[in-house]
Amino acid sequence: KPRVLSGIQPTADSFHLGNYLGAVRQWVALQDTHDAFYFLADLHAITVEHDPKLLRKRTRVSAAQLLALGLDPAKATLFVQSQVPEHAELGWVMQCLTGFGEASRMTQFKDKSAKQGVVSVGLFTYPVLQAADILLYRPQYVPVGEDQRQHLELTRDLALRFNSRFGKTFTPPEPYILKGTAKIYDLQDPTAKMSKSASSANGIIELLDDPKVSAKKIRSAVTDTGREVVFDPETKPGVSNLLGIYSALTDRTVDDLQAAYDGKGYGDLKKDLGEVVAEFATPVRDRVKSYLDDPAELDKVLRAGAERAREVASATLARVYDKVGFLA
Ligand code: AQP
Repeated sequence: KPRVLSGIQPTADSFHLGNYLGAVRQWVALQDTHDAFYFLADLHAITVEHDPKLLRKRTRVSAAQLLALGLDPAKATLFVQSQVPEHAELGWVMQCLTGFGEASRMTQFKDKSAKQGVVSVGLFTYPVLQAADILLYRPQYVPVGEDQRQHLELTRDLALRFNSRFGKTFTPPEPYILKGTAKIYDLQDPTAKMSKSASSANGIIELLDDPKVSAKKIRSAVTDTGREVVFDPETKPGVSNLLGIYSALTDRTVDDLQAAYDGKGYGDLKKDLGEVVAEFATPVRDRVKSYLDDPAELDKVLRAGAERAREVASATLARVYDKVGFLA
């Protein structure tokens, strides 16, 4: 089976619809056909100021959400990044291969650092650690949202650079980015991606929000001039985003939805989408609650995942250490 790997940061009390539709949904689908590794990126979570208690809580909530969304630890290896020390170790080697200018060109760093009071070196080298996260498992594909494309490009460059300096070790992984859900937009600013660190919580649909709150956010989503429900991201980014989310959650095509809303207005579309989101999120919330009722069991699943992940990670790291000239 071809291998896939991806990660998500435990930096919020809930995943948002962008995380789910852009990434996690593909993770669940791929676990049946691929040798899948998925992790909670807690090392990345401390690149910005954080509360230790909250991080621990969010790591468990994130794991519970992945399980509630359909990730099956019998099929996929689910683990916490900090429980596999090889991530940080390969991260160092990758830092020593990365040019300062090269790292400076990462647009996500520019965006994120602009929002921070104090900018850590860890935030700067984040994409380099991410390259190590990926290369440790030598996956063929990395299922992510569009915002990760540039980081994937860096990962590929570092893989090739390592090979040319030290001999063939890595195959550059391919991004696995689905058209249609690669970028879900903020409800209040439909030209920006839906993001945990958005300026307004009203722009984000959180999976664990009360469905009534989500429905209200959808009702007050920024829509466009005109009245027709038409998919046209250029001139109608707000409506197009709602149609994209609707289509993804119901598996109805955008064309089908356009036809169904012909002659109706934005209000109808928003009301129905509120119901679609509630129908999707309600059972997920219930399952998350029941996983969180037994944190000891959750921790056990994650520990077992980390053990499996280490088998692969330690073999790769041993090869890398040998190639760069460290003593065995
Ligand atoms: N809006 C989005 N549309 C599609 N995919 C998205 N992803 C994130 N936002 C969208 C994908 O979710 C996965 C996990 O990403 P992450 O843990 O790096 O989350 P993030 O980037 O921290 O999420 P945010 O909300 O964007 O947080 P901030 O504001 O902190 O940057 C990734 O595969 C990502 O592509």
